[in-house]
Amino acid sequence: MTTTLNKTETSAIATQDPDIARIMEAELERQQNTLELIASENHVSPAVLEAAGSVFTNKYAEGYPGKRYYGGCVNMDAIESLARERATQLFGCDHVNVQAHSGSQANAAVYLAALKPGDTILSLDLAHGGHLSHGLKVNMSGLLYNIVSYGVDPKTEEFNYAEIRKLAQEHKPQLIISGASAYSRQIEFDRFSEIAEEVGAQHMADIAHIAGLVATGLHPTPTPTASFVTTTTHKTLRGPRGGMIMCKEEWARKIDSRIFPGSQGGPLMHAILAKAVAFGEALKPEFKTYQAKIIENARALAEALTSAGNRIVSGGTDNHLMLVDLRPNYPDVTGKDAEAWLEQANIISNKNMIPFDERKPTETSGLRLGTPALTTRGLGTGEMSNIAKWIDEVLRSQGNIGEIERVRSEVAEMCQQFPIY
Ligand code: DSN
Repeated sequence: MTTTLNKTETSAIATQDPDIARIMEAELERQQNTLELIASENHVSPAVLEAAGSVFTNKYAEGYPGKRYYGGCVNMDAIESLARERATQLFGCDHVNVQAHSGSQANAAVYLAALKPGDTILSLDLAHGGHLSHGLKVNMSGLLYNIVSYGVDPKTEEFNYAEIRKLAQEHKPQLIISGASAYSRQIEFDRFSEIAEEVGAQHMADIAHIAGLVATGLHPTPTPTASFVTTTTHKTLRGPRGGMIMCKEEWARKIDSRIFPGSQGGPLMHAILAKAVAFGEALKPEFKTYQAKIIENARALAEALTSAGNRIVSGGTDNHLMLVDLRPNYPDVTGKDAEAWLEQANIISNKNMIPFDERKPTETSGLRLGTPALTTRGLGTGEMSNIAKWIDEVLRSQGNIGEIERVRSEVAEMCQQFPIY
């Protein structure tokens, strides 16, 4: 049985459920006909898609390879072992757990392993590019633990490691989290590990956004020094939606037990199969070329936007994403407006707080843009210049319908030239 990229004319769904088939077809068309600039999204390979839609979805496999609570797990054991071997090779870690359903689940399992309720976590403020699972008040992290936040430096908009050290010495956290969802500069993971060691804390690096860059050596890796490294598998890593935890050997048993039975039941074996396929792809030399192009495209996009008068937070990017400060060029345009107008032009992005933003999280003064998905479909630096020009034209026009229509037709031409499947 093969997956058909949701092309419904040949699918079982088309035959039995036309309502669903229509929506699937519409989504395939939407992805084909829009430029995806959401920094955390990607288009997976046909092989990953096939794995995610395979018969592995039928199986319960609570436990771990060789120690399951159900019969019939021979192929589950084979695939989970292979996923672990490939992940270990890719990231050079001691131990890996590939069962986490998501990045947030991976983070939660680390907290359950390393902390007691009421312990202190030092992590990046969500409003400065952090993640909700790193301590948002209404997330389990914020509900169960005492959260102390660090931000970026007001001048450089980059991490100030001396300040982070000061906060760590003052608050004596049990866990220090590095990693971000909207930070465009290299993260010095070894400095976070040093600070953690100085104050007797564990260091958890959440590399969800930059996992592909880390796996290919294009961003420094935290695995030699951090106690825990968590990630999602679907962003720059270009695998299926899911999570994963890497850790030092001494934490291996505890981490595994905090995933199952600590916080999850049966693993999603079709997702683990698809993770194994994606890790296999990431181990190939061409994956490094692809990751290098993601960075090259991000730089080209940031430079073209800057040439059009825009301000990029921190002055540029070292990775796959950037935050555009909308205020200098388009003072009355919020991130919310920008996201909506660009979507009408088939350019997909997301509003985002910029550091020290005076607007609300539902409005924002920033727009987050990333290049993993565009790079996957073959776009290069020439296309980045065009995309920067279109973004600028739509925003300067204040969402003028005629201008949006014109850009939309140019976007359509580009999308036709670069099919996603
Ligand atoms: N929601 C993801 C992002 O867009 O960055 C983080 O999990």
